[in-house]
Amino acid sequence: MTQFNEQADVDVVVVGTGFVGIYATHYLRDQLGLAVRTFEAGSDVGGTWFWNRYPGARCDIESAHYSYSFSEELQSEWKWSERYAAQPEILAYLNHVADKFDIRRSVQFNTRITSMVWDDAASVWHVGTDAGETTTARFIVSGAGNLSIPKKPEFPGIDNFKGQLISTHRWPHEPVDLAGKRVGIIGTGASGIQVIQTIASEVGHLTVFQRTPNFACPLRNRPVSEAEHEERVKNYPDIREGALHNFMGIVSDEPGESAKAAGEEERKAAYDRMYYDVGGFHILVGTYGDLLFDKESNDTLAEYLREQIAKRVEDPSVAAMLTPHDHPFGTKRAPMETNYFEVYNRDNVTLVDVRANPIQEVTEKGVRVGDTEYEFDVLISAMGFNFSTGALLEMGVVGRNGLTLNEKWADGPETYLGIASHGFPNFFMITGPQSHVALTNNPLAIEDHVNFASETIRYLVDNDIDTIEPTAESETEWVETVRTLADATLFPLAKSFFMGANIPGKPISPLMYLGGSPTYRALCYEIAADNYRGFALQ
Ligand code: N01
Repeated sequence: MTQFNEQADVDVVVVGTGFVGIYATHYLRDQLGLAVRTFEAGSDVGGTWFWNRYPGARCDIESAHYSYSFSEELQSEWKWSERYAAQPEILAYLNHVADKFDIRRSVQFNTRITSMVWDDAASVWHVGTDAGETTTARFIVSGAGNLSIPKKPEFPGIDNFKGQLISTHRWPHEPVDLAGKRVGIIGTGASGIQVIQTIASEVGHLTVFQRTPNFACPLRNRPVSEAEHEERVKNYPDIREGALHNFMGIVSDEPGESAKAAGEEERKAAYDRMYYDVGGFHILVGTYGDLLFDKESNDTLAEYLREQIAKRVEDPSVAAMLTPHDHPFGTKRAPMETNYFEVYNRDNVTLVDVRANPIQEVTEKGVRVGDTEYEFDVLISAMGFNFSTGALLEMGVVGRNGLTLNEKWADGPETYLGIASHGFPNFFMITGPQSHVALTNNPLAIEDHVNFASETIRYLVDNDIDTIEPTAESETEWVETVRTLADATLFPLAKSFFMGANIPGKPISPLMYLGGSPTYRALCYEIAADNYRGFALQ
């Protein structure tokens, strides 16, 4: 392994060993021959899939797509057992990848990065860890995670609770015995819904605290047969090619142009097919192209989904509580479910609306809402994450002239292409804020960014260039582009983590590029080919 900057301990520090860190470590170390040190806060690889091991955790993007495409050998040797893989299988897959490419020898586990300070004189980053060590590196490639910093259940009295308090994002490694227990859960996003539908039949009583009802859609999971697997392996080149041309990075039907322009019968048939047969996000990407852009069109699907809830939930007053009216479909990330709504037909499940009456406090015994105290043995927090910016802002990043990333982003993130920020040279934020990741099949978006970052580093090395960072002008333009694109959609109509609205005090601004991944990817290639237009290289 060569190391080309004598002033630094290593060429690149990689943050994390989720999908990003594993691939980045492999690419930079094995393809480019650079000296790489990777830091991981957990005790092993896996990132999101290492931490989020709650009951029912599963990916709602098909396993054919939710996997790396960079190695043909890897994709043909790995057999997914289900159409949508569960957490243990995805974790096993990431372990397999780490073994195959001998990733662990470059990783320092159980180590959290606490500071990253740019040294202008030496053109290196000083990376400090909670182990008290400092490493210098010329480049940072961060895969710290978009959904790794949780929203904490900061209710008054939370520390007084005498039962077991568990957060979905740090579910214990040892089994949690919920059988016959009184369990409460706060949050009905993708995580909460997966937990609820999984544990309802096991617990003694389940109380669900719901603030915003969600447009959950059926997943339609099933096993992958041997024949299907073989077919998939044979067709992988086409599958990957198809995903690269899809807005969301999966393969779906070619959508019709406009839902509102379609006849009622045709529309119902399209929605029925996706809801009852196909499942997953196909109801969004494979029906009509204007669902996220035109409120009237969106209403047709929202109304359809409301009708399905009414059909599936027996008690009309409970069905009404579960029915969303305050945001267009898809503008809060739609959870995917399996018999979720039927859970509320069970005698041992109670739904509590905490929109009108918020949770007042957590007591020794449970949760108080209004005059009612709900008593629990176990209380589960599934309250979401500080999406996109959270982890980057917790790493103590200090750029040129002592400017911290937190100061720079005080009014919302400012990036170019969602991968770099002016004043923070040689720092690649893989799938960072204002990139295409939020609405793209993540491994594909991650490969886009790791490829871009690695090839950029290769270019700098080959051309003896010390630093790269976006110009202030290109960054301002990108932030404006992201905002303009978001304003052309329905996303600003919802209070969602996509807009930063789920964390009190977080600036409201679009955290995702909404031009679609094919456009985004083409733009990145074009910019790189045009001598990194919009970046300053020195
Ligand atoms: O988090 P969320 P999540 N009082 O933010 C509620 C990925 N993921 O972990 O909507 C009461 O969606 C909050 O209510 P409201 C995926 O990208 C993927 O479930 O803010 N309730 C909401 O109901 C997903 O989108 C998979 O009004 C409070 C919930 O907590 C992302 O992770 C599986 C509250 C948080 O929902 C995040 O999903 C799971 C309060 N004070 C997750 N504060 C896959 O399948 C918050 N809530 C790949």
